[in-house]
Amino acid sequence: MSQQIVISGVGVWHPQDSISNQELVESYNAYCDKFNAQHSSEIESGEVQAMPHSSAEFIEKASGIKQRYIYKKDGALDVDRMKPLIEPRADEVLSHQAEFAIASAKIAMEKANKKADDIDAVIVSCAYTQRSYPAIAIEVQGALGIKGFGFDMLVACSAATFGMHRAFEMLSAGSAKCVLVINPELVSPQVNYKDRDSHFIFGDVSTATVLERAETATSEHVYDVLSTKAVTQFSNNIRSNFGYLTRAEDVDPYGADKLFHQAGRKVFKEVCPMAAEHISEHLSRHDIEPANVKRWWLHQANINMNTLIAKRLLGREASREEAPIVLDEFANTASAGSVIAFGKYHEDLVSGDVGILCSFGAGYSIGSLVLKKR
Ligand code: CO8
Repeated sequence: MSQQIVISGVGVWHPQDSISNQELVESYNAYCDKFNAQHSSEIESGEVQAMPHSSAEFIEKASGIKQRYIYKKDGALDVDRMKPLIEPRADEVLSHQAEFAIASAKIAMEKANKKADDIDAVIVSCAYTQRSYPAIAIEVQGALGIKGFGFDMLVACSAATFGMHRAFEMLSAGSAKCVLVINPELVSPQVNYKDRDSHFIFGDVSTATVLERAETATSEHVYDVLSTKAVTQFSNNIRSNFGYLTRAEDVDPYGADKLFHQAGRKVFKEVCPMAAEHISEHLSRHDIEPANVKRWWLHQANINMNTLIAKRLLGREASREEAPIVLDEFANTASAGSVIAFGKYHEDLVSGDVGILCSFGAGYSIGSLVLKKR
């Protein structure tokens, strides 16, 4: 019996609402002006620092981001609120994040030619889950009518690749026969829209993949997973302190340090060489030269990072066809970026073509899969 594990379907779903850089900057700058006017005397005496304006030109140049999708636009641009307005739901109603997850799961299942009965494990893997328990994966499993088991896992930027790694191992071990890995990156509630350094970075999206053994795969575009590789190294340079302990700590549970924050420049400098080395080692395991990689489905945090990493590996700039960019439309979508790139740009490859799917970021964490089209 063949033990080859494959990806047989991928789904990408995004909400309808979007925010352009211009809209985002207008709202942020209006918030700034209001803050500065309200604190004019403290600013004059030096007790409080004036908030500087943001700029749409800076955002596009520094990151490559032009817009982002957002689950609920209402509230996020309101200078008196500066966070999305999401209505609470009763326990009996499907949760926001499960709804998000299901939208992409259905697409991936359809692409993979799978019904609920064919699947026996669900992994929801993302940067945040909206509650601790019951697991979002189990709610999704129940709503889709999937038997077997499900669990959630959190690995920030590498949640999607690490989730696929777990699926690969479960399938190799025989503890599951078909695994649905979902990345419902509903991150906008954790974005600090009052922070100039990070207000532009993130967007909401959900991605999903179906992994199974080659012998059961029937879809049109099937990719052998040649191997997986993961590495983590602790860093405080990307952090969110939001968590259940804040209730007992007598601190503001929604303070700035509880939301996403980072030392972006340090991240850029430290993660790029780590990611390039990781990819190079992973490819060399299969005696594959970077020049022979047909497609680079890279993490989508910053266009300049991707350019640099591809240049280190190829010795020249990669074309958009070789290393697709989706962050101009989607922004950074935490762990989902490389899966969006894969979802949108994999059907044109031909049998025998090799590609690498790689995430990098918070943790630090780097995860990759070397894929070969069947
Ligand atoms: N508008 C205008 N000017 C600005 C702005 C702004 N919005 N922001 C900063 N500036 C100014 C700065 O003040 C600075 O001015 P000066 O030179 O006078 O000091 C100048 O612009 C340059 O600032 P930076 O050096 O900070 O700018 P960079 O060129 O480094 O660009 C980036 C900033 C875009 C953040 C860049 O550093 C970057 O992308 N770094 C990599 C970050 C990264 O990959 N992070 C990983 C993110 S984590 C993740 O992917 C998942 C986490 C979990 C999900 C969380 C969801 C909420």
